[in-house]
Amino acid sequence: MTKTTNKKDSGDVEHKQEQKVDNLKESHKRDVQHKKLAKKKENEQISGLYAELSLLSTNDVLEKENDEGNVEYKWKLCNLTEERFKHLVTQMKYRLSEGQGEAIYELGINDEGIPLGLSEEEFKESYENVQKMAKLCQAECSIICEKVIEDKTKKNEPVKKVAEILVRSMVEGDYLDIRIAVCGNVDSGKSTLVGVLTRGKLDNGRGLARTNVFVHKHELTTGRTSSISHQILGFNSKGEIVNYNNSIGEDVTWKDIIEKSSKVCTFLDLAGHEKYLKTTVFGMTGSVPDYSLIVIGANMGITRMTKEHLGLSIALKIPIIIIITKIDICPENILKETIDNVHKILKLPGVRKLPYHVRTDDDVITCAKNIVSDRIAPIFLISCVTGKNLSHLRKFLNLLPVRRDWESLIDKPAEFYLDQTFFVTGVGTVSEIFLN
Ligand SMILES: Nc1nc2c(ncn2[C@@H]2O[C@H](COP(=O)(O)OP(=O)(O)OP(=O)(O)O)[C@@H](O)[C@H]2O)c(=O)[nH]1
Ligand SMILES: [Mg+2]
Repeated sequence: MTKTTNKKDSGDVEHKQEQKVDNLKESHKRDVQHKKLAKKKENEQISGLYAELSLLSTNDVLEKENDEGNVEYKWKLCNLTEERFKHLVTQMKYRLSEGQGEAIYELGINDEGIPLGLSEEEFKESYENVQKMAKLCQAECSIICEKVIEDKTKKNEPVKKVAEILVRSMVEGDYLDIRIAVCGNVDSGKSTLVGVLTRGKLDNGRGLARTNVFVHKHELTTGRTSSISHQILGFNSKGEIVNYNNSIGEDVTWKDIIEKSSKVCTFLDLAGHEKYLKTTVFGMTGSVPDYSLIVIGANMGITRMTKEHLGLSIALKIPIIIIITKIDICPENILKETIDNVHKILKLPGVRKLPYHVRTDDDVITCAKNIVSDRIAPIFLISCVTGKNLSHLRKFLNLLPVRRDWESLIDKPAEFYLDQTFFVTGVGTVSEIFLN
């Protein structure tokens, strides 16, 4: 009797164990399915984002031309009558006003966004006409991208090309102002990047470039930023940097930069150390930046402070640009890990940005055109010591669009932010105020 009960008991235990295993298998299966579904959803979201970005399509067919905004498609501008030319000038003025002094002309592309292309002669005449139109609008043009259209079915036909042209106003004493907050972990290379961009001289990896941007003496000795340093980078109407044009090798003054520039990027070099977080938060809120450069040391990766600064930018709805720096001293496997982690954090539900690795000039243009939508997060991999990929970053800064429509704010109530105060001997207290 005891034996039979024991047998029954062991049978029950076995049955229970089998059930447990089955349950475990079932829950594992559910987990896998759930993960697959989440991955599928994430992929759909990302591909949805890709579809929204006009230039990212593989066949290079653009979205249909928009009547609003600062982008104009023009297939051919040849044999223009006087009346048509006048109309084109008025249209350019409108596009320039839409971009607050900047417009982009897509030559060789029809209104539907199809790249029909132009022969060499047609392109020459069309570009000359754009230049003439720009002159009448007090603007200047520069070609930012040229491409040859390949049609494999027509082998013997002469090559056709399309081009992207930047038209920028050059009204004396007037310039486009873009404010960029530079944030990221302590020692990630923020001040160095600002120093290299604004002075045009590379760093030595031991703190040379940052000495140009420090405000206080103690920052020079510790190498640590503790305040908000303002530095400017000026571009003329042709898109050339005016900061470096000094034949004597001396630093160009702010007055010179402002006088020669059509567009000025003001960098707010913020502090990365946790103990200065309050100052950094003040910099990001009080200075009302248009964009946020999040600097990440390639070998350091994403840290708590990086997440704080990223979260702050997202909460303030400031479009972000990721800079992974110090790639010259980072082993390949660590760099890959950092890039993977950046991609992961950007795709998180609360962030939901499309990571876009900038490798070519085309990527630069795509990112610059789409950054205002705040859906894309360009990623630049740079070195301030070797200068690798800095040219892409400079080109991107030149093309960064103005985010704020100041004209529309004219009738709205004004807000003042007290940025800084100085005491000038013999003059008294001087304050820097930002009017929003
Ligand atoms: N090898 C190498 N070193 C770099 C690069 N960029 C910066 N550094 C070095 O990294 C160190 C830290 O740079 P900083 O510019 O002071 O860093 P930071 O982010 O401004 O630091 P905090 O202001 O304290 O938050 C300096 O010694 C720089 O020379 C780079 O691209 N390559
Ligand atoms: Mg610094």
